[in-house]
Amino acid sequence: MPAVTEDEAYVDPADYSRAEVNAPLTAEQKTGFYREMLRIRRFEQVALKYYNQGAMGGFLHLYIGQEAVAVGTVSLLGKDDHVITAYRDHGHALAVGMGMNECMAELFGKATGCSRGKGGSMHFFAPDKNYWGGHGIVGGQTPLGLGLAYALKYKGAKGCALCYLGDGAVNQGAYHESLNLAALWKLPVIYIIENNKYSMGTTIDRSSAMRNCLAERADGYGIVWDIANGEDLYEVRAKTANAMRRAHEESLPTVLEVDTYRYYGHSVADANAKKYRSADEIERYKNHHDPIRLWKKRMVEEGVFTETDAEAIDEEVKAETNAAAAFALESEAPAPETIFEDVYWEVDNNTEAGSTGRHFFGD
Ligand SMILES: Cc1ncc(C[n+]2csc(CCOP(=O)(O)OP(=O)(O)O)c2C)c(N)n1
Ligand SMILES: [Mg+2]
Repeated sequence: MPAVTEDEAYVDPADYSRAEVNAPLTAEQKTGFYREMLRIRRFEQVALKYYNQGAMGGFLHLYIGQEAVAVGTVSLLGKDDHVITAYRDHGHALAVGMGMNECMAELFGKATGCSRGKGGSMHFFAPDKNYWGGHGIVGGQTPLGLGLAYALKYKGAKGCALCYLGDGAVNQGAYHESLNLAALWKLPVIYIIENNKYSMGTTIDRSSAMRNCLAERADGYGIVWDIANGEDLYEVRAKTANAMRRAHEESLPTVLEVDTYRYYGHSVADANAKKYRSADEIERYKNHHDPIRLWKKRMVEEGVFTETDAEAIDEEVKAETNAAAAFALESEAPAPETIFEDVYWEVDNNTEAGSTGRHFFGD
């Protein structure tokens, strides 16, 4: 199976700005992508600061370095497209349009959080934005993403499910069972492998037999696959658009591997973050492959905005982030008597669809 069709591969790989999906972008949209990536980064930097001060507990998996993946892919979504991801979920949440306040408050375990303070960092959810979380079991979201795509096809909606997973998760059985059914039933699911080179402290060399290309395994299921450079938002959008067209027009799955990197440890509890990789490696990515810096440089070169404009955007984003932290600090913790509420949607929303287990099919 070819990775991509000839039609899709025509774009000069050095310049995806001219791809069909990017050429019509307005200056406002391009500036918006810059702002969205920066919002993710500043949000997490502030979260880390408060975590280190002891203002929140639990896990905190930072997405910093990977921002162009969430912003680039999500920027293409329409009303019938859905998103589901793993525990490194803050970037996708902000990209789909969740508010900083509800996200920050969730990290602080406050009742004003998106999951009423009971989910924490790994469990951001926004069903009204087609955002289905936030999952802690590695690979656990992959059959759920398949289910979203199944529901879309069953209902006759022209949508798709973007299901993100890591380079470690590709070795989980659930993912392979999902690929098999995705191909067999021709489901509009797009598996986006965010290859940040590490699963906790384990390099791909030590976890994957076929380490040079994780997406290529899709060949075993007859699924079209592709690879994108995650430091180039234009390329991420161009490759994702191809996959979405395949999902929308032909109801076919795609595996898209996106090359990316995380600057921080696996989570804030990763005391070895600089032991299983060198400080030089991290610096190299920060200095030469940072998606936000590269996008800013490109925008300045294109004349979309100036360095001064970029600084002004950063100031606005910092103010928004600090306001979100203040909101989270001032918010109340969930009342003890609410401990059993909002834990299972089925219990709190005892609908006909819920009692028969047909949430996505019954209405
Ligand atoms: C089934 C399962 N096994 C192990 C873990 C512990 N664990 C949490 S994250 C992780 C690494 C996953 O790495 P990857 O898929 O590359 O995602 P990344 O953290 O890089 O985003 C592991 C082993 C888990 N949560 N679930
Ligand atoms: Mg990884």
